[in-house]
Amino acid sequence: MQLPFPLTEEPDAQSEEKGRLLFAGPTEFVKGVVAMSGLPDAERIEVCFAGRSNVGKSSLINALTGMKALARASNTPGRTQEINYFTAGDDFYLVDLPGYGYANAPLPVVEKWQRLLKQFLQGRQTLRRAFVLIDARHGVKSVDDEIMSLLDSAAVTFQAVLTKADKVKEVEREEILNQVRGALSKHPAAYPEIIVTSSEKGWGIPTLRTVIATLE
Ligand SMILES: Nc1nc2c(ncn2[C@@H]2O[C@H](COP(=O)(O)OP(=O)(O)OP(=O)(O)O)[C@@H](O)[C@H]2O)c(=O)[nH]1
Ligand SMILES: [Mg+2]
Repeated sequence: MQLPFPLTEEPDAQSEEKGRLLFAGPTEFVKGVVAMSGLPDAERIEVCFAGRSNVGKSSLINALTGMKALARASNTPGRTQEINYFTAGDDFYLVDLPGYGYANAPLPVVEKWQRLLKQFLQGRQTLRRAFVLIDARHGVKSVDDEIMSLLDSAAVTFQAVLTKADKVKEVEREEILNQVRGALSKHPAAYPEIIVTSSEKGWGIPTLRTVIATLE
């Protein structure tokens, strides 16, 4: 029996090259946005990276673009506090989002980001796909589930990306993957494949590049 939500297959050489090329050119930081009114003109396809605080969103953007300190990554959860826009090639924006589920900042501050995050996920016309990042050690938590429901209701296709795969043994990873599959099966907006990554080791990065480059 075919398991639901298989891993995205590694790309063939030709598609992989398309992914490589998209990220081979210079990536530019466009702006950090703190309110919907500050979003750049909707003139490019957008993909965003959402996930709990500290799951590895900024690190994944760094790994994709091969630029080490582009999207600030840090040990301090809650570091990304704005919606950060980066270019990829001539046609794409990569959008680094503030993490959700981080309680250890002043409540009004957290509430402000969370409101902005939700407005963005529900209301951005050019958002083609949301990557929802899940820590390979922890699986889908209830806050992830909430964001997935929000994406369902906004009809934004989202794809689960397992992060920090280097931190778990294969057996553990398979258990977590099955937990993730169970959670995804309740969400109509879930794209039917999962990508396993490690920004640290470069695992899954060419695959994710190709997935983005071949979005139509
Ligand atoms: N081992 C390992 N560590 C990682 C990986 N990706 C990220 N990290 C570490 O996890 C921590 C958080 O990474 P970030 O990329 O800042 O996480 P984030 O999701 O952007 O966090 P916020 O902006 O706070 O929401 C950093 O210490 C990273 O070095 C990975 O693939 N493997
Ligand atoms: Mg970040």
